[in-house]
Amino acid sequence: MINKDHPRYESLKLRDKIVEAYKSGILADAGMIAHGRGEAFDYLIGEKTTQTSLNAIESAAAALLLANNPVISINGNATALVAEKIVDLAHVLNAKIEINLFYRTPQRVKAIEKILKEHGAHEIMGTEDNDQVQMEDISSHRGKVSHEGIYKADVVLVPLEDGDRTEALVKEGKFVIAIDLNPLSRTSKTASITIVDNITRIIPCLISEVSFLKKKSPDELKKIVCNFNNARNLEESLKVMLNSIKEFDSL
Ligand code: PTJ
Repeated sequence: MINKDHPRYESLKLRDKIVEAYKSGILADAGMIAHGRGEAFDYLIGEKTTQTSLNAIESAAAALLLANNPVISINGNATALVAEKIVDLAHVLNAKIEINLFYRTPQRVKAIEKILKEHGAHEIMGTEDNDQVQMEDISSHRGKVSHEGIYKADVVLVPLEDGDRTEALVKEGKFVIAIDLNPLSRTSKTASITIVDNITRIIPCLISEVSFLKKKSPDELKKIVCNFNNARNLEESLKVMLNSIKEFDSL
């Protein structure tokens, strides 16, 4: 039990969730390492949502609202940290949820499906092997996608991803929104929009932004998406990180 007055309470609470998810078979072993890497980058952005991240969230919300067939891809880490919020996001967007794992095992798929259903998810893609199509250029399990889900999607939200699939999805002509605290990763550089922030802060913010932008016309939404430049936004995120190091240097 972590005391609420502990200065690192929020961070320790997330670690607890990660450890619990590992024990219950949701998280891949490597999911713990991935979380640690994320923590380091989160530290550098001050563990808060920056204006740069807000700009990316606004564009991501607009792109998701413009989509004809949006799909939210979910893995072990996303389930461990924000399963309930992902289900809420899928509801406000009328989007599909697809379980897509790098370290795929039938046991992990079942465990993740159970959690999502407990939080109210109706239709979950990627649970049946006979519905899967192999995408070109990816040899890992991530290359297997649901025919009615990611395969047919025009916009795909990919949290905590490895670079291969983002590249392949973009090559297939899909609009890819990545969530990655590391602005230097292949995923971040390849995605159409990358949100450099913690998934735990992003998803609630994305839900609010989608609800707000729902009132806008398609033309206004298109303008928001067109005005976004992923490379420039990544550069801004890196600047935030470098500035926090410089501030420390001048202490
Ligand atoms: O559940 P599986 O089998 O699909 O496996 C998931 C992991 C995350 C293990 C797998 O996709 C993987 O190995 O990913 P990587 O290559 O380690 O990339 C994960 C990225 O997510 C890293 O760049 C981290 O900085 C970033 N990250 C970690 N925690 C968070 C995060 N980004 C946003 N929010 C976080 N909480």
